[in-house]
Amino acid sequence: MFFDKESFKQAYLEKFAEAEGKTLDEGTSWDKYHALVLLLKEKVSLCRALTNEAYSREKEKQVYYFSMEFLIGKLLPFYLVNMEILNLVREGLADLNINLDELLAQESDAGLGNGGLGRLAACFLDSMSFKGIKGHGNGIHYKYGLFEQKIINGFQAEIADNWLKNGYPWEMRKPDKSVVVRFKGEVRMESLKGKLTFVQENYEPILAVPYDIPVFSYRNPFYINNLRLWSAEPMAAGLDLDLFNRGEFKQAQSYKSEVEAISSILYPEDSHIAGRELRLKQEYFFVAAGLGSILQSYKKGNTLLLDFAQWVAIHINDTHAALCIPELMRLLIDEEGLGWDEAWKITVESTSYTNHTIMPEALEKWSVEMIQSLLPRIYMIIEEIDRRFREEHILNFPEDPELPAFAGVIRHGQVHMAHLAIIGSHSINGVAKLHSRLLTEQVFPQFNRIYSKRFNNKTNGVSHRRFLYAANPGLSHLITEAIGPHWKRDAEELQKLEVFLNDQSFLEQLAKVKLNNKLRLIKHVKEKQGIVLDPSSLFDVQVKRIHAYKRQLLNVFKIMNLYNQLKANPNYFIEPQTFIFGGKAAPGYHYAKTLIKLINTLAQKINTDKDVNEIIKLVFLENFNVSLAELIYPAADISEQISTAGREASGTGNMKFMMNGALTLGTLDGANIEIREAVGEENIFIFGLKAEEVLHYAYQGSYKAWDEYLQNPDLKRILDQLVCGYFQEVGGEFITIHDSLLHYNDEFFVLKDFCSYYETYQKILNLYIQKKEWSRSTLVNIARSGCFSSDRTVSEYAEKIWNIRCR
Ligand code: 26V
Repeated sequence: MFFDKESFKQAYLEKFAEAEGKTLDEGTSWDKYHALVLLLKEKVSLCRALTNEAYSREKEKQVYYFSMEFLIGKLLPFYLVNMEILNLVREGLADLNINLDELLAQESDAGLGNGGLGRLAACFLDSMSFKGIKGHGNGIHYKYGLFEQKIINGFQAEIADNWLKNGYPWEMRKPDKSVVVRFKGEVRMESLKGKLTFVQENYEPILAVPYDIPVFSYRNPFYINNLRLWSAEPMAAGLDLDLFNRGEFKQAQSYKSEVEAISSILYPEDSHIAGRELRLKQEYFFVAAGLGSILQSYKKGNTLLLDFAQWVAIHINDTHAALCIPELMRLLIDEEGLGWDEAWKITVESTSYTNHTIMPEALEKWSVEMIQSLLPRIYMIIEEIDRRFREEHILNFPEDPELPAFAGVIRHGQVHMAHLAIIGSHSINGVAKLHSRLLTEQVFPQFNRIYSKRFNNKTNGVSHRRFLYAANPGLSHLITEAIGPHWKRDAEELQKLEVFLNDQSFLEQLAKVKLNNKLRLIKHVKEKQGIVLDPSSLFDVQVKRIHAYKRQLLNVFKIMNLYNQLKANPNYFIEPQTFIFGGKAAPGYHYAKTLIKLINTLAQKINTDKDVNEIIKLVFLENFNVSLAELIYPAADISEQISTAGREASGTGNMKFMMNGALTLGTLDGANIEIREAVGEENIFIFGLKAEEVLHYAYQGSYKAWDEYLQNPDLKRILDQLVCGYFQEVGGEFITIHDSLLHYNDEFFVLKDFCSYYETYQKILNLYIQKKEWSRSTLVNIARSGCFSSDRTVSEYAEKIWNIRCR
């Protein structure tokens, strides 16, 4: 890349002069950042040219990862670390009187995702590139990413995230690769030489223009993949010149805005389906654009269309991309002239589907009328898939006539996207063992009977290069000193750290790294929110989307109880503790927004109470995003993973905390179960109901939240405090929460799990004061986190789903 500092400086100065057309002194921080990105991109393009050559020399299967969300965060710091040129660049720039941190601050934190699902897609991009898989992302070039969160008077306020306002130098617009996507109109059938063909007429054409972002990984510039994000633009031909000529600019403008709306915003809900037409438009838009361009480039490669599945894998990241199935059928039948059976074989063999949630309100369904009017030809194909599925399975399962009705794609006027995805894919996976089991046993048992071989588990993973190596330089350095650098390539190597379990000096250094990371976070919190935190306190952290099933409320009740104990008993001794929350609530999710207000109200009360504020402190960190996450995980002692068992499909924050040496306080849910298997019961703190018990209560209807309230005086006091004027300045806001527990019988078993949660927390505090034992446990967590690298996950997808061997 660069041989030394001097050659970097020379290349940088040349690039700056060429790109910015001014002297360095005249340049703004943005100009300097811009020039640096252009320089790196140029280097990367050079490598890409070599890669493309390699592509054509040695033909390999390509994977296309279709996802509505890619939560990629900042690329510059990560790429500098991955190329191992961070220090060289920092020093070179310093020689030129430029502070690298100022440049890093210029880059937008690309928030093109809501949370776990979008971040997983971004981690997979890193690992696919690292593993030498030709794997590309296909998504939407949203004009506005996930909203920026401001806390005003304790409430969440949302501000549009105009991440492209200064431009985004990593991306390259490729107008010559545009694809036309067709909406609405009618389908005419005609017979051509005895063959029935389908012609869509009077449709509304929309131009999909791709923006490409290079993806490359650790010391591996030869495998440069592509994240292709599609932007919706009006077709020149579609812009009604008549309207312009007649002077009706307003109408012409409204056509333009309607088209551009498609790639304008990322929907900020991740918990329920609102069934909006614009969302359906987005789904078809990026699917049709992506598949259109894949087929175009496939056909250039002189490979038989019938061999498509041998060379191309289409992966659908949740049902948001399930329209890939009927769209690929449409392309193969209508555009390429294949018959149904040939097209279906290719479609099923090339497509695979990952499910990320079993929450019924998030399982996508679209009304028949909406699909029919927006995507008339696609609807015909879905109907035919449904008809054939029913026909085939009535014949195969005559003893169970209910089954096809239960399992069909179209039911009661709605199209069930998960059913479509299952019927049209050769592989269906969940994202942690428990989740995959629940999928087959509870959510889709009917499909498991028919296609049992298709269902499998692929436990999630995270990029250990981003969330450990790049995010935690102190720990990375310590690890590399101890076991050498190879762990960056092979996270399983972290196991070698276990030889230091009895090494007092190593354990002390580990504790020191944690302290420094706390100081780094404290500095940030002080600058951003003016709050001063105590570095010698235990950091107990819960950062993730705010959602009832994730039970931030349980954590709040723990803090309220501690506070109540401290107030009631001034001699009550506990270790100083800092409780940290962060996360966004969907703008329309009233309960979640009330929870944020509750956390902030409690924070205000505790932090201004002189009786306790030297011992406990509570802070809600504003605008949790990837960059903030990278400061938080390395500073945490306790990782709160406390969802109601059976509800969190996997979780990935749990893995990021673990690899940074935080101990998990969690339920037996999602990948917490696998974390427990990895670290052993003594290095994790598990509490609460198990998934089976939760299910049992649900079937029996035997849970009575009122009994918990009446039987536990601590809980009773806490619940009463929510509504009895204890938080004086607030007018009845928390009734919603109180009602969810007592009036609606506590759907997420907060009250039921409270005691065991609180007791387990006490056990953590006991371990925390035994500094050596605590550090050992921390080290076990780091050392055993290797299996949660997305390198492992992606290798499993490659070998078991995509049928690719990787390096
Ligand atoms: C659902 C919806 C439905 C309404 C429209 C907008 C929208 C956007 C996103 C979603 C996805 C919800 C599913 C999700 O994010 N699942 C999370 O996936 C993570 C990666 O597998 C996993 O670790 C989390 O446990 C799971 O909640």
